[in-house]
Amino acid sequence: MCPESDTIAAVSTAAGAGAIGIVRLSGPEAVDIAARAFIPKGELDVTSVDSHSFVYGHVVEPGSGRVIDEAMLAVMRAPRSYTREDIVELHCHGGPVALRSALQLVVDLGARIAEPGEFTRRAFINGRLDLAQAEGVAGIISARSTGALRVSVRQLGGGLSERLRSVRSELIGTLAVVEANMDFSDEDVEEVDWGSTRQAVSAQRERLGELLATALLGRALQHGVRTAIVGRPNAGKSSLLNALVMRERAIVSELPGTTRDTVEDELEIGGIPIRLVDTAGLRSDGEGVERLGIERSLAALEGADLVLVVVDLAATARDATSLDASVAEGGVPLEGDLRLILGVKDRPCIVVGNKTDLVGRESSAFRELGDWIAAARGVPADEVGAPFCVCEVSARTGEGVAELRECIGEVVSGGSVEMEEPVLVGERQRILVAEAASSLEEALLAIDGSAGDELVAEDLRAAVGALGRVTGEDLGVDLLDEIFGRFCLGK
Ligand SMILES: Nc1nc2c(ncn2[C@@H]2O[C@H](COP(=O)(O)OP(=O)(O)OP(=O)(O)O)[C@@H](O)[C@H]2O)c(=O)[nH]1
Ligand SMILES: [Mg+2]
Repeated sequence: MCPESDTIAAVSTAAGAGAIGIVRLSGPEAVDIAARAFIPKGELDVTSVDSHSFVYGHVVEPGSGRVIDEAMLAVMRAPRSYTREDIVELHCHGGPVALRSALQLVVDLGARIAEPGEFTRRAFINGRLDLAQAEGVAGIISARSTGALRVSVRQLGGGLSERLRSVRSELIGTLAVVEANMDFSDEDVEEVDWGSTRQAVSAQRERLGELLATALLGRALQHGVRTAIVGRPNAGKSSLLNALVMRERAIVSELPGTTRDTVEDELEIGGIPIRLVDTAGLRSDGEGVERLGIERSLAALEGADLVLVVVDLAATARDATSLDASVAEGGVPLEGDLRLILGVKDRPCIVVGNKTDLVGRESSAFRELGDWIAAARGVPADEVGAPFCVCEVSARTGEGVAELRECIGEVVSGGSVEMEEPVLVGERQRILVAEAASSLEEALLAIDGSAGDELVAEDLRAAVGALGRVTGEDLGVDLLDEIFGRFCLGK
């Protein structure tokens, strides 16, 4: 890929009015164009301004001498710039008209309006960033939570790229041995030691597996975790929403059926954005508006990444079919609640026993609910399937709410994933790493079945190729268009 020959320009700050707005130029003509559009105060010559310095002056139309704005000019000369080309920034006042006029002026003087993401694309083409790092830049810009920001900043710093390159270079080493054996099999080359080759491939497969396990967290960081709060009418779902977001977001009343429509709010737990969706109480005999609400809450359940099932412990006690008794008898406690809990089959689920202030915390059977559900699902407790846990709270007094938060954080982050480690963010990365991992599995099968070096080499090459596409060592132009097209203008 050769360096670009034209000079691009864009307004690099957000649309709308602001204190400062920046018109940015990048390319071989950047300094010359700026020198014609900007008159510095004093005797300075813009073309000989030191790199990384800031100059005060005015943006002026050369023909008419009309002053467009008062501004500061910053010059960053190649290669010490974001794109590794000459970059000039005009820091104008942040009004949309002033910025549009300044941009029009530099375009009239020979710059071309940049495509979305074109500055970062140049940074990639000129070798300043690899593709995963460029995606880190996009992630920083779009981050909606402190966790998303942290992961993206690490990605820009090269954490993920480093990990992927290390796996890739190990695999290239292994591939080289296998290929040497293929090419020179009739000459005096040592036979492949399949035992150690297998071990090497399997070790890299494991490292990719660890990365893949972070994809859920990556998705959560990017899009937020959609969390549905469901349960029977009056269980305290809206009270729980309010307790979690620490404000009176949803209406609470002692009347069953208070919440008719879904109510949403967002909070952050451990740096992960959590989108809470409070729903109408689920019961089968709802009429009219309430029935509609219930249909909506069933839909919220469908689209949820995590489900909180709220159970009213006081009602349990009142019904005198206390969990202790019914669990002891092997009966089915709280028919409705359990049907609901068991209905959330394929998704992480937290059962929240509410109103501990009314019943005390002695209902130990509640804590055994997890085991009971495992038994009902017909699996051992540690294999319930989707992550699953049980919490006791009082939405009224706030008791246990902090623990519930922790529990949500743990379920969402997979418990052990450290955000300081590289995290796969975005479908493109996840699909490619999964592709590489499955090629390595094929390679292991080929080795185990003594399928021959040709087949093993082919699988290893496929894995190396897929990993190369994550960082951009191995890419087509179409893919670049797609990736950088997703950036905002001026980045
Ligand atoms: N004592 C006590 N009362 C609670 C607690 N949580 C909720 N309540 C009360 O239970 C009643 C129902 O609470 P809501 O939060 O409206 O219940 P809901 O599940 O949203 O009810 P619907 O929207 O009707 O389905 C209200 O009177 C609350 O004050 C709690 O932890 N302790
Ligand atoms: Mg409600």
